[in-house]
Amino acid sequence: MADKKTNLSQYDPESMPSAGGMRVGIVVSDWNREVTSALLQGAVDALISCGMEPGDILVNHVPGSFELVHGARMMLRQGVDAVIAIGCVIKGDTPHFDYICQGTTIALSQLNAVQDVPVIYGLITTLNMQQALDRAGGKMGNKGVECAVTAIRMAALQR
Ligand code: DLZ
Repeated sequence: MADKKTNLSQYDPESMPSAGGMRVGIVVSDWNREVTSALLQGAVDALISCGMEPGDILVNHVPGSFELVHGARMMLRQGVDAVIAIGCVIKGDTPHFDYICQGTTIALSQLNAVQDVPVIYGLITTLNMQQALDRAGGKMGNKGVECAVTAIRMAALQR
């Protein structure tokens, strides 16, 4: 499994359940698109590497991270085995960052707790753009890959 201290997205393919026959929904925020598109690509690539058919990966875009929860709820109605919520919030000069991070995190957490389908947390919350890029295919790996691995493992557990 992943060495969390060095790279968020290292995983052992041999230890993964096959994703063949699974359907995963990905909700991705367009805010900080440079980061979120790299996270999305990482997630899609990892799902396919684990055996998922490209046609079984549903992607919905939402304007910002605050919309991820509603997007995830809509995705849950599509009959998927897991939902991945991808977003990137970068700290600015006002407390806005804290409200978006906290509101989105709590709501996604509540959704995950009450639904039968796992909701995977792919929200990056960083102090600056470099920290975000480091986690979107940079030196800290790709959080999208980590989310894909988690989604497959949780969906397999559910089955
Ligand atoms: C308004 C806002 C700000 C300031 N920063 C971010 C951000 O860093 N990342 C992000 O995903 N979204 C941001 N947003 C937009 C909010 O998430 C949301 O889309 C709007 O407040 C409209 O509900």
